[in-house]
Amino acid sequence: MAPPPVDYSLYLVTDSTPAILGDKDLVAVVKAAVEGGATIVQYRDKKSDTAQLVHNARELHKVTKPANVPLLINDRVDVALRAGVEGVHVGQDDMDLKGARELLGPDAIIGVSTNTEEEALRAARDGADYIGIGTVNATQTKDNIKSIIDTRGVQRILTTLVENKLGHVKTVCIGGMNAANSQRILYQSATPEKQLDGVAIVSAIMASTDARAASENLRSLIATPPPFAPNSKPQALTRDALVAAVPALIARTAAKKPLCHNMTNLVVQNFAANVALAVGASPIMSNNGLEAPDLAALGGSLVINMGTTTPEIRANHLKALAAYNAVGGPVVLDPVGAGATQQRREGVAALMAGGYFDLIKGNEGEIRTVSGAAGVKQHGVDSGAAQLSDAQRIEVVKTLARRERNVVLMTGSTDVVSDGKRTFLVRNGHEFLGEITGSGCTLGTTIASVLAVETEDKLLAALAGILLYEIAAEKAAETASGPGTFIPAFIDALYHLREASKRGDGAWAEGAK
Ligand code: 3NM
Ligand code: MG
Repeated sequence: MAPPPVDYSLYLVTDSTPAILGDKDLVAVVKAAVEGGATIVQYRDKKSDTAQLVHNARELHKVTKPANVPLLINDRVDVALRAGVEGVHVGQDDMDLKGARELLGPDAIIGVSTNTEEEALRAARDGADYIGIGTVNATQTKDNIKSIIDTRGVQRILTTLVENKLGHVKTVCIGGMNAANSQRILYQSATPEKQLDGVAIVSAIMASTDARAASENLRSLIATPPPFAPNSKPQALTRDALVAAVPALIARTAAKKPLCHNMTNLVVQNFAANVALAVGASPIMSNNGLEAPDLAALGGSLVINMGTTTPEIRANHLKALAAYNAVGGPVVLDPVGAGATQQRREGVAALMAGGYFDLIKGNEGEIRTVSGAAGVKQHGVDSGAAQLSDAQRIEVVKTLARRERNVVLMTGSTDVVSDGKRTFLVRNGHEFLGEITGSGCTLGTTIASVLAVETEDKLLAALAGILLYEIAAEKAAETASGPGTFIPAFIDALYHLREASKRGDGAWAEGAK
């Protein structure tokens, strides 16, 4: 008879070092974690001698076995055999999988640590029951970390397994996983074909003062999608359906007057606040991350604009990002000048590792930098000349949106916007937008205002914001004599289109190109 299926969802890896276990009792902590919902346990102890390892394994087994929770031993096949536990976990430098299988037999659970697609493929082909994928986030718990792979590295490994018909092999991720990031990492690493089966955790349980409560909390988080995930699958969207839906959505935005929280640069504070008002939102320009939880509770959206960046500002951005993610409040990233300096490249990396952005908007250089293209040179924050063809721009945008599981907008004379499945090109706008400061930043504000109201179909929200913004620019340019008079005319035009939408006059949206 085949052994019962293993539940990998909350995988506890123990640690007996004082830095993590403190003066707590190992067996008591594991017992509490199992009571709280840990579904599988790995005894990992790099210091104790063999007799102590066997003794501890037996004591742990007395706790796990009655709960039907499998117990695995890290690295030491001999200890697993002697203690009679359910299996082992081996690293790349430990006994090879085939050797472990020969000794332990076909029913033992054997897992392998993997950091790359090659390692994952080899382990899966050699018959691993599961692979541990890491290191996902920076962590103090392990000293010989190979490389931090983020959700994108996990996603690449899942994709490779499916492409090689090894999608049945179970997977957990490891490294810095905790209650604040597990939902996001499970969500963002998933592909349409395969998602992680669980999360492997050391310190978030072993170092906690209440392992039972920590495990209960983690278990319930892992079982539910993150607050920012849409509840339904996106609908097909034709141009006609879009044009019909946009004015109603703008009217809904104005009726709700959502809070639009902008953490933005020194240059555009005032202009962005006026644009938010003109589209019917309620702006707050706060760069203080400490008040973000209170603001996030008000049900609005957040724009994180990197236009002015310092390490202190970045810390505030990360606090606010976490606060909005925790309640599912939409967050727009505007990676201004992302490729221009080392500080900005690091800033983008830290923000992307620190939370979920419902939408990322930027010009070609910025979006290419976010997507990881090497050697993108930006001269300051301006877009510069387009280097990619439309087909290439579409590919970059779609790929990034699929990777991040969000909406990506690449601005330009043709805007490309995609959620990875549905992609639109928008050719509205006016050259005066390129002659004033803050036009890119305030497009972010406009989209965020609509996203605060339409959290289900985020691509539709983005398109509504883009069309409102760019058709208003066309109307303003009809009366403006140059960039100076364009600015007030543009605020007026946004206001008039919003008011027309409230009256049910959606004719303006037929100007969509
Ligand atoms: N293996 P924490 S990272 C044991 O990348 C282990 O293979 C890793 O500890 C790998 O949950 C790691 O405290 C430590 O970050 C994970
Ligand atoms: Mg090892």
